[in-house]
Amino acid sequence: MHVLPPLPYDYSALEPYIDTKTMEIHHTKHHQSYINNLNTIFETHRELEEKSLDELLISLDLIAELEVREIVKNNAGGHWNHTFFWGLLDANGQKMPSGELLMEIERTFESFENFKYKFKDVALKRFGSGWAWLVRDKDGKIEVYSTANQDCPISEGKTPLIGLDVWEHAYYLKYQNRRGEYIDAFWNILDWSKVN
Ligand code: MN3
Repeated sequence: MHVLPPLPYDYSALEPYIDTKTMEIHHTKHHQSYINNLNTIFETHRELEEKSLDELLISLDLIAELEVREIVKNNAGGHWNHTFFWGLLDANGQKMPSGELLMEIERTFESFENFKYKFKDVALKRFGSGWAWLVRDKDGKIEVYSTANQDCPISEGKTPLIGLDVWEHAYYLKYQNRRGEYIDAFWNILDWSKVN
């Protein structure tokens, strides 16, 4: 059985970039519901409960029943993605990557500004609900891409370095339809020391 991990900061800690109400609903309702759904499927599929979240997501193919696989993908993914996302945020964190990672970003995307531009582009183009990511792929290269719904990059053999929730529930109260402003605000609360 999984339980909702407490946030490492107050619901108001990311103001004004993400408002208190959004953080509270996002954590206690949305994130909690992925955990509840996962626990519910464990009741009828005990063999799944023995596996860690990572094991479930890395080997979704091992779940033969398609309906169950879909439930696990969405809800184990939802739990993983949100836990990862909360852990990246800090309004007083490091605002720039440094060292090896900065050099790698500059090599791959030409400049840090260009990386942010690319990330925003990918996040804006994700139609409907999903996530924007900076990941390290199987060959060790970094890349920016997005996933639909709660699909988690580890299911595709990629290791997330940064993830941004672009579901409307993540920003609608404050930004309404202005996803771009929410993406811009993200750079003020992403703590690069956590990414490093
Ligand atoms: Mn969310």
